[in-house]
Amino acid sequence: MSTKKMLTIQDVSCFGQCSLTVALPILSAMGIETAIIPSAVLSTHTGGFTGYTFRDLTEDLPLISAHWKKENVIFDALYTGYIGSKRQLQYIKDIEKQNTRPDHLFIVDPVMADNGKLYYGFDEAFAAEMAKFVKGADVILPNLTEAAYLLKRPYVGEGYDKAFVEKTVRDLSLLSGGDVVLTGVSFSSDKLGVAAYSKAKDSVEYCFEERIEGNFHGTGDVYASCFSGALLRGSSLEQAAAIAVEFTVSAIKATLPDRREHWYGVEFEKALPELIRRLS
Ligand code: PXL
Repeated sequence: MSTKKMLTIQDVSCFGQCSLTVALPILSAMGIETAIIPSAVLSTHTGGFTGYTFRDLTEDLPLISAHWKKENVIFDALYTGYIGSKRQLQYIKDIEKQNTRPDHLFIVDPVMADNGKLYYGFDEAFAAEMAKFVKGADVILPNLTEAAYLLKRPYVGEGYDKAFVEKTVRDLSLLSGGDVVLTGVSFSSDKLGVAAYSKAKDSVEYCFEERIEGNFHGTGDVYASCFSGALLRGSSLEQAAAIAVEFTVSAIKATLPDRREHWYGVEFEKALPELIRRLS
């Protein structure tokens, strides 16, 4: 069987360990042939640096897609992360039609917000477009803040219960039409993880690991990349959700000794050998 091909569209944050600089190495290590379209090029990510550059690549998207169509470049899966502009969302729908197999996997990480707030550069209008964009996705991977924006509901960051989480994932599934992995879910101070909702089974499965105090930038991208790789390799939704939780926690733990100087991301490289061993 030939190697599965995934296209991932997200930004290049040249320094800072998020988006494509984590997706590419993780997916490659998982044995996925990975092609990229950078949605934008930034000198760093926007979470803690100031004065970063931002080059929007919106108009390159249709050109790359048209060239690939001529060259018969076709992908088994499309995974999207941080998107640089509203117009890109329409272009990506065109790419999905033009450059993927009919039975492709479409995974959307609706990157736009965390901890109750939109990231710098995003607004309510983008969130409304993202809520339309997720329709047709096989799996979406919002955190609790992104879920609130997608559903146009107030953000609830703590004190929620299982009934709240299970209504949220079911409502998100009604919006997207597919499966949902809600990240950053916690019912107790010592555990943190995800709720994976399978539409076919109408069931919610939780994957928790020990909570490590602090905010770790880029872990959403580490999680979504590992999840996408595992799903494309043939893991079930629940298995992929669990593999990605374990990998993300290993990456966070590997960073702890260097936390002060490595505040901008996690040292996921140190967790890759264990991931590869687990997959083989
Ligand atoms: O990790 C999400 C992300 C991706 N890309 C850029 C970001 C962020 C989050 O802040 O700033 C540029």
